[in-house]
Amino acid sequence: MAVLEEIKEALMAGNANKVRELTQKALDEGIAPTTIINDGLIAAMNVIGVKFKNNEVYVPEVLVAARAMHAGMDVVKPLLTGDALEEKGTMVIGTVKGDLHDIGKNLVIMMMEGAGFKVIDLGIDVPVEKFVQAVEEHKPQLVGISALLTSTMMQMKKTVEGLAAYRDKIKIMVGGAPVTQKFADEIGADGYAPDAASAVDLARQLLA
Ligand code: B1M
Repeated sequence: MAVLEEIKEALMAGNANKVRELTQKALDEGIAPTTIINDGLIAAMNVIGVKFKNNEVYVPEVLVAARAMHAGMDVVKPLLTGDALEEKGTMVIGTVKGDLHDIGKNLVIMMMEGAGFKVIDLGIDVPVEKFVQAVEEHKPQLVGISALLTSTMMQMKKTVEGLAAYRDKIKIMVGGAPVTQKFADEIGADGYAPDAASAVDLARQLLA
Protein backbone atom coordinates (compact mmCIF):
# COMPACT_ATOMS: atom_id res chain seq x y z
CA MET A 1 0.00 0.00 0.00
CA ALA A 2 2.69 2.42 -1.08
CA VAL A 3 0.00 4.85 -2.12
CA LEU A 4 -0.95 5.42 1.53
CA GLU A 5 2.61 6.49 2.27
CA GLU A 6 2.43 8.83 -0.72
CA ILE A 7 -0.82 10.30 0.60
CA LYS A 8 0.81 10.90 3.98
CA GLU A 9 3.79 12.61 2.43
CA ALA A 10 1.65 14.81 0.17
CA LEU A 11 -0.59 15.77 3.09
CA MET A 12 2.32 16.66 5.33
CA ALA A 13 3.70 18.76 2.48
CA GLY A 14 0.31 20.48 2.27
CA ASN A 15 -0.22 19.50 -1.37
CA ALA A 16 -4.03 19.37 -1.61
CA ASN A 17 -4.18 18.54 -5.33
CA LYS A 18 -1.79 15.64 -4.92
CA VAL A 19 -3.69 14.32 -1.90
CA ARG A 20 -6.92 14.47 -3.90
CA GLU A 21 -5.31 12.62 -6.85
CA LEU A 22 -3.63 9.99 -4.67
CA THR A 23 -6.80 9.40 -2.68
CA GLN A 24 -8.59 8.63 -5.94
CA LYS A 25 -5.68 6.39 -6.97
CA ALA A 26 -5.93 4.50 -3.68
CA LEU A 27 -9.65 3.97 -4.24
CA ASP A 28 -8.96 2.76 -7.80
CA GLU A 29 -6.48 0.27 -6.33
CA GLY A 30 -9.29 -1.10 -4.20
CA ILE A 31 -8.17 0.24 -0.83
CA ALA A 32 -11.11 0.73 1.53
CA PRO A 33 -12.16 4.35 2.21
CA THR A 34 -11.80 3.83 5.96
CA THR A 35 -8.24 2.52 5.50
CA ILE A 36 -7.40 5.58 3.42
CA ILE A 37 -8.84 7.85 6.10
CA ASN A 38 -7.32 6.14 9.12
CA ASP A 39 -3.96 4.99 7.76
CA GLY A 40 -3.43 7.84 5.30
CA LEU A 41 -5.19 11.11 6.06
CA ILE A 42 -5.63 10.88 9.85
CA ALA A 43 -2.23 9.26 10.35
CA ALA A 44 -0.55 12.16 8.54
CA MET A 45 -2.55 14.76 10.48
CA ASN A 46 -1.45 13.06 13.70
CA VAL A 47 2.18 13.49 12.67
CA ILE A 48 1.52 17.17 11.91
CA GLY A 49 -0.12 17.50 15.34
CA VAL A 50 2.93 16.13 17.11
CA LYS A 51 5.27 18.34 15.06
CA PHE A 52 3.12 21.39 15.83
CA LYS A 53 3.27 20.60 19.52
CA ASN A 54 7.06 20.30 19.33
CA ASN A 55 7.38 23.59 17.42
CA GLU A 56 8.74 21.73 14.40
CA VAL A 57 5.96 23.16 12.20
CA TYR A 58 3.88 26.32 12.67
CA VAL A 59 0.35 27.63 12.11
CA PRO A 60 0.63 28.07 8.28
CA GLU A 61 1.88 24.51 7.77
CA VAL A 62 -0.93 23.14 9.92
CA LEU A 63 -3.50 25.12 7.96
CA VAL A 64 -2.27 23.88 4.57
CA ALA A 65 -2.00 20.31 5.85
CA ALA A 66 -5.58 20.52 7.11
CA ARG A 67 -6.72 21.88 3.76
CA ALA A 68 -5.00 18.94 2.07
CA MET A 69 -6.70 16.56 4.48
CA HIS A 70 -10.09 18.03 3.59
CA ALA A 71 -9.28 17.58 -0.13
CA GLY A 72 -8.75 13.86 0.48
CA MET A 73 -11.80 13.59 2.73
CA ASP A 74 -13.95 15.16 0.02
CA VAL A 75 -13.03 12.28 -2.30
CA VAL A 76 -13.75 9.44 0.15
CA LYS A 77 -16.61 10.82 2.23
CA PRO A 78 -19.36 10.24 -0.37
CA LEU A 79 -18.37 6.57 -0.40
CA LEU A 80 -18.87 6.11 3.30
CA THR A 81 -22.16 4.70 4.38
CA GLY A 82 -23.71 4.70 7.81
CA ASP A 83 -21.10 4.36 10.47
CA ALA A 84 -18.30 3.30 8.13
CA LEU A 85 -16.25 6.25 9.29
CA GLU A 86 -15.77 5.42 12.91
CA GLU A 87 -16.19 8.70 14.69
CA LYS A 88 -14.25 9.06 17.88
CA GLY A 89 -16.95 11.32 19.30
CA THR A 90 -18.74 14.57 18.62
CA MET A 91 -17.59 17.98 19.79
CA VAL A 92 -19.48 21.25 19.76
CA ILE A 93 -17.06 24.16 19.80
CA GLY A 94 -17.21 27.93 19.72
CA THR A 95 -15.48 31.15 20.70
CA VAL A 96 -17.33 32.84 23.54
CA LYS A 97 -19.66 35.81 23.31
CA GLY A 98 -17.86 39.09 22.78
CA ASP A 99 -14.81 37.40 21.29
CA LEU A 100 -14.10 37.40 17.55
CA HIS A 101 -10.83 35.44 17.49
CA ASP A 102 -11.12 32.16 15.65
CA ILE A 103 -7.73 31.18 14.22
CA GLY A 104 -6.84 29.04 17.24
CA LYS A 105 -10.31 27.54 17.46
CA ASN A 106 -10.17 26.63 13.78
CA LEU A 107 -6.84 24.92 14.31
CA VAL A 108 -8.35 22.91 17.14
CA ILE A 109 -11.20 21.92 14.82
CA MET A 110 -8.82 20.81 12.09
CA MET A 111 -6.79 18.72 14.50
CA MET A 112 -9.91 17.19 16.03
CA GLU A 113 -11.33 16.35 12.60
CA GLY A 114 -7.94 15.05 11.58
CA ALA A 115 -8.08 12.72 14.57
CA GLY A 116 -11.50 11.38 13.54
CA PHE A 117 -13.84 13.47 15.71
CA LYS A 118 -17.01 15.01 14.32
CA VAL A 119 -16.97 18.73 15.06
CA ILE A 120 -19.88 21.16 15.08
CA ASP A 121 -18.46 24.65 14.79
CA LEU A 122 -20.66 27.35 16.32
CA GLY A 123 -18.28 30.07 15.15
CA ILE A 124 -17.36 33.22 17.06
CA ASP A 125 -19.22 35.49 19.50
CA VAL A 126 -21.26 32.53 20.73
CA PRO A 127 -23.72 33.26 23.57
CA VAL A 128 -24.33 30.70 26.30
CA GLU A 129 -27.80 29.90 24.93
CA LYS A 130 -26.33 28.89 21.58
CA PHE A 131 -23.97 26.41 23.28
CA VAL A 132 -26.93 25.00 25.22
CA GLN A 133 -29.07 24.76 22.09
CA ALA A 134 -26.26 22.97 20.22
CA VAL A 135 -25.80 20.46 23.05
CA GLU A 136 -29.55 19.73 22.97
CA GLU A 137 -29.51 19.36 19.21
CA HIS A 138 -26.27 17.48 18.51
CA LYS A 139 -25.88 15.51 21.76
CA PRO A 140 -22.06 15.81 21.75
CA GLN A 141 -19.74 14.09 24.22
CA LEU A 142 -17.47 17.15 24.24
CA VAL A 143 -17.95 20.90 24.35
CA GLY A 144 -14.99 23.10 23.48
CA ILE A 145 -14.86 26.72 24.52
CA SER A 146 -12.26 29.15 23.22
CA ALA A 147 -11.46 32.69 24.41
CA LEU A 148 -8.60 34.99 23.45
CA LEU A 149 -9.32 38.09 25.51
CA THR A 150 -8.93 38.46 29.25
CA SER A 151 -12.20 40.41 29.10
CA THR A 152 -14.08 37.42 27.64
CA MET A 153 -12.68 34.78 29.96
CA MET A 154 -15.52 35.34 32.40
CA GLN A 155 -17.91 34.55 29.58
CA MET A 156 -16.24 31.16 29.55
CA LYS A 157 -17.23 30.71 33.20
CA LYS A 158 -20.83 31.70 32.36
CA THR A 159 -20.85 29.16 29.54
CA VAL A 160 -19.67 26.39 31.85
CA GLU A 161 -22.37 27.41 34.34
CA GLY A 162 -24.99 27.50 31.58
CA LEU A 163 -24.17 23.90 30.71
CA ALA A 164 -24.55 22.67 34.31
CA ALA A 165 -27.63 20.59 33.54
CA TYR A 166 -25.70 18.51 30.97
CA ARG A 167 -22.55 17.75 32.94
CA ASP A 168 -23.34 14.07 33.30
CA LYS A 169 -23.37 13.78 29.50
CA ILE A 170 -20.62 16.13 28.35
CA LYS A 171 -17.02 16.94 29.10
CA ILE A 172 -16.03 20.57 28.76
CA MET A 173 -12.64 21.57 27.36
CA VAL A 174 -11.34 25.12 27.39
CA GLY A 175 -8.43 26.85 25.71
CA GLY A 176 -7.10 30.07 24.27
CA ALA A 177 -4.06 32.26 24.90
CA PRO A 178 -5.09 33.77 28.28
CA VAL A 179 -6.55 30.53 29.65
CA THR A 180 -4.58 28.43 32.13
CA GLN A 181 -5.08 25.10 33.88
CA LYS A 182 -5.70 27.03 37.09
CA PHE A 183 -8.45 29.08 35.47
CA ALA A 184 -9.98 25.95 33.93
CA ASP A 185 -10.08 24.36 37.39
CA GLU A 186 -11.58 27.49 38.95
CA ILE A 187 -14.48 27.62 36.48
CA GLY A 188 -15.11 23.89 36.72
CA ALA A 189 -14.10 22.82 33.22
CA ASP A 190 -13.12 19.19 32.75
CA GLY A 191 -9.89 20.04 30.99
CA TYR A 192 -7.58 22.64 29.52
CA ALA A 193 -5.36 22.32 26.46
CA PRO A 194 -2.63 24.83 25.65
CA ASP A 195 -2.61 24.08 21.93
CA ALA A 196 -4.52 22.30 19.19
CA ALA A 197 -2.54 19.06 19.27
CA SER A 198 -2.91 18.84 23.05
CA ALA A 199 -6.64 19.41 22.59
CA VAL A 200 -6.81 16.10 20.70
CA ASP A 201 -4.86 14.32 23.45
CA LEU A 202 -7.14 15.85 26.06
CA ALA A 203 -10.30 14.86 24.16
CA ARG A 204 -9.06 11.27 23.95
CA GLN A 205 -8.28 11.27 27.67
CA LEU A 206 -11.64 12.74 28.63
CA LEU A 207 -13.53 10.14 26.61
CA ALA A 208 -11.37 7.17 27.63
CO1 B1M B 1 -6.75 40.36 18.83
N1 B1M B 1 -5.96 40.44 20.59
N2 B1M B 1 -8.01 41.79 19.30
N3 B1M B 1 -7.33 40.28 17.00
N4 B1M B 1 -5.26 39.29 18.50
C1 B1M B 1 -4.92 39.46 20.90
C2 B1M B 1 -5.52 38.20 21.51
C3 B1M B 1 -4.01 40.28 21.92
C4 B1M B 1 -3.22 39.38 22.88
C5 B1M B 1 -3.10 41.23 21.13
C6 B1M B 1 -2.27 42.10 22.04
O1 B1M B 1 -2.74 43.09 22.54
N5 B1M B 1 -1.05 41.73 22.26
C7 B1M B 1 -5.07 41.18 22.63
C8 B1M B 1 -5.72 40.59 23.88
C9 B1M B 1 -5.22 41.23 25.15
C10 B1M B 1 -5.92 40.66 26.31
O2 B1M B 1 -7.08 40.50 26.37
N6 B1M B 1 -5.11 40.32 27.30
C11 B1M B 1 -6.06 41.41 21.51
C12 B1M B 1 -6.97 42.49 21.45
C13 B1M B 1 -6.85 43.52 22.56
C14 B1M B 1 -7.91 42.64 20.42
C15 B1M B 1 -8.93 43.76 20.24
C16 B1M B 1 -9.64 44.21 21.51
C17 B1M B 1 -8.19 44.89 19.55
C18 B1M B 1 -9.01 46.14 19.39
O3 B1M B 1 -9.94 46.15 18.63
N7 B1M B 1 -8.61 47.12 20.15
C19 B1M B 1 -9.92 43.14 19.24
C20 B1M B 1 -11.05 42.38 19.95
C21 B1M B 1 -12.09 41.91 19.00
C22 B1M B 1 -13.02 40.94 19.70
O4 B1M B 1 -12.70 39.77 19.77
N8 B1M B 1 -14.11 41.43 20.24
C23 B1M B 1 -9.04 42.18 18.52
C24 B1M B 1 -9.22 41.81 17.19
C25 B1M B 1 -8.41 40.97 16.49
C26 B1M B 1 -8.56 40.68 15.00
C27 B1M B 1 -10.01 40.59 14.54
C28 B1M B 1 -7.87 41.79 14.26
C29 B1M B 1 -7.71 39.38 14.83
C30 B1M B 1 -8.54 38.08 14.95
C31 B1M B 1 -8.77 37.44 13.61
C32 B1M B 1 -9.34 36.08 13.76
O5 B1M B 1 -9.16 35.37 14.74
N9 B1M B 1 -10.07 35.68 12.74
C33 B1M B 1 -6.81 39.43 16.05
C34 B1M B 1 -5.62 38.69 16.19
C35 B1M B 1 -5.18 37.91 14.98
C36 B1M B 1 -4.87 38.66 17.38
C37 B1M B 1 -3.49 38.03 17.65
C38 B1M B 1 -2.47 38.91 16.94
C39 B1M B 1 -3.30 36.61 17.21
C40 B1M B 1 -4.30 35.62 17.75
C41 B1M B 1 -4.12 34.32 17.05
O6 B1M B 1 -4.83 34.01 16.12
N10 B1M B 1 -3.08 33.56 17.46
C42 B1M B 1 -3.38 38.11 19.22
C43 B1M B 1 -1.98 38.40 19.70
C44 B1M B 1 -1.20 37.12 19.86
O7 B1M B 1 -1.72 36.13 20.33
N11 B1M B 1 0.03 37.20 19.52
C45 B1M B 1 -4.46 39.07 19.57
C46 B1M B 1 -2.70 32.32 16.78
C47 B1M B 1 -3.54 31.17 17.31
C48 B1M B 1 -3.11 29.88 16.61
O8 B1M B 1 -3.28 31.03 18.68
O9 B1M B 1 -5.61 31.71 19.29
O10 B1M B 1 -3.86 31.29 21.08
P1 B1M B 1 -4.44 30.99 19.78
O11 B1M B 1 -4.88 29.45 19.76
C49 B1M B 1 -4.02 28.41 20.16
C50 B1M B 1 -4.16 28.05 21.65
O12 B1M B 1 -4.53 29.15 22.44
C51 B1M B 1 -5.12 26.91 21.67
O13 B1M B 1 -4.86 26.24 20.47
C52 B1M B 1 -4.55 27.17 19.45
C53 B1M B 1 -3.58 26.52 18.50
O14 B1M B 1 -2.45 26.04 19.13
N12 B1M B 1 -6.55 27.12 21.75
C54 B1M B 1 -7.34 26.14 22.27
C55 B1M B 1 -7.35 28.12 21.32
N13 B1M B 1 -8.62 27.83 21.56
C56 B1M B 1 -8.65 26.61 22.14
C57 B1M B 1 -9.72 25.82 22.58
C58 B1M B 1 -9.41 24.58 23.15
C59 B1M B 1 -8.10 24.14 23.28
C60 B1M B 1 -7.04 24.91 22.84
O15 B1M B 1 -10.34 23.74 23.60
C61 B1M B 1 -11.68 24.01 23.35
